[in-house]
Amino acid sequence: MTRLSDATLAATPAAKPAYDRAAVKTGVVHLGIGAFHRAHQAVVFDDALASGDLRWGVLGASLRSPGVRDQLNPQDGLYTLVVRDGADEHLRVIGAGQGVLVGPEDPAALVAAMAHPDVHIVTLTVTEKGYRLDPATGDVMVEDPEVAADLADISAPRTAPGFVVAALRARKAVGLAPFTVISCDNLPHNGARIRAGVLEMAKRIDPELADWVAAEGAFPQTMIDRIVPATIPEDIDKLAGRIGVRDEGMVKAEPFTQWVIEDRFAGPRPDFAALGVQLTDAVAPWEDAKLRLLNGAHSAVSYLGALSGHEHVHEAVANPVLKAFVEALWDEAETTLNPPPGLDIAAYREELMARFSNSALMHRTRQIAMDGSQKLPQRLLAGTAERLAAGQSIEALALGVAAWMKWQSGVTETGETFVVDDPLAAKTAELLAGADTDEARVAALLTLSAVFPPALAADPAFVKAVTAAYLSLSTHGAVEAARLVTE
Ligand code: CS2
Repeated sequence: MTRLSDATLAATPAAKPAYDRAAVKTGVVHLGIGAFHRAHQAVVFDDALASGDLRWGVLGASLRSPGVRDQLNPQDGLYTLVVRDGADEHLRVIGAGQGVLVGPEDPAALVAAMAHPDVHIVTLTVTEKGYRLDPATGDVMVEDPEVAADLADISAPRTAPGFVVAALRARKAVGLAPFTVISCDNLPHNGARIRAGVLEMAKRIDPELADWVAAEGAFPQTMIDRIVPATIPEDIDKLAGRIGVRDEGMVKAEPFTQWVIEDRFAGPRPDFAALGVQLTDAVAPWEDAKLRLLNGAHSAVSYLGALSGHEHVHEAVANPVLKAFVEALWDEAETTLNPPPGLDIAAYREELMARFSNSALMHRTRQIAMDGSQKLPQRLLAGTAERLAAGQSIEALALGVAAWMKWQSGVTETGETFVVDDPLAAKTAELLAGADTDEARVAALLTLSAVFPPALAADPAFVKAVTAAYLSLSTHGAVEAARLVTE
């Protein structure tokens, strides 16, 4: 079947770019062009283009495999955003994409593209682990072989911070201003973290470069939110049936979308406020609310749900016990928040539950379960530590943490084995193999200082609560353990 492209665009019944694509300049380079970027930031840049500001085309880059390049380049960068809400489906072709480069195939070409004078913004969605920062301390992992390779030869970078450093160095060399770096991953203080990582790498390569980036660069903090489950082959087949051409680059998402950006830029930017993006001086309260309520519940209910055979999030929250557990988790997490003006926590919780219940998304609990070692600190552990410091109970949070620990064993409650998809999987497997009781398993996993801050791991109230939760999971299974927490 013919592919979606500029030539076949007229055939699709979807909403289409209503601007002259040929006149668009590349003002943005995006590192890590997965589904989330295509359903979130790219839509905002597409709106900017549609408003008549043609500076904001997006060159995508994959830092690992050519998969997305092979989806999008044969389609002239076009793809369909399928917004699903229950039985409703809205189709829109996004035209902001200016093609995709594959970093490992030609790192110098990507650095040159980032150093182009028209580029003013570099956005990133490289997942938590892509920053090469220690999740607990936030320091660049200089012992990581790819970071070490970048430090030894920055002319052919391999890591996301390495590409940013190399491109900023190239811009400085020709007298260009730095671009603004916007991390769009669910990391706490994402802007400050990538800034620290980039400065640390730059300092080791050229201290003057580090000083220049520190003085002239901008790394605004952001909170980004939209549920974008991975596309599956059936989604592509179904869309082809509807639009008459094949779109290998399609993405599916919920209607909700939110982007809060710290108002700090190194140069030009689209009129974000006019495009529905919230600009503020204080992103942290938005970020904490989102990470601890949405993502905290997502992770906890995914481990409990996946262990007990709930394949999708909407199925997990359709189970009244797991739904009540999510509410109990929120009761605990919300006391640690300092809600930003304009955020009504009760209404937000209600909206989140409705979003989790969207049955058209088919969001797999196993997708969310991935990379838990990178997610736990900001989603569950930060709030836990604050509640313990305030002398408050942590039963629901502890069950979320214990469910992550159970997941590391690679076997569900029905005995199905699976491969733990986590950068620390080999380490957790080794720790578990050396322990022969549940108490010892918990104690072993708590020694992972990249996940558990040592002070928390040594807190007897924390150890006690997580151990009790883990034992409850072993004895009763995930759903009953959740019920006991909500009693
Ligand atoms: C999810 C997030 O996969 C996950 O870990 O919790 O991707 C979540 O869907 C987004 O952060 C929603 O904005």
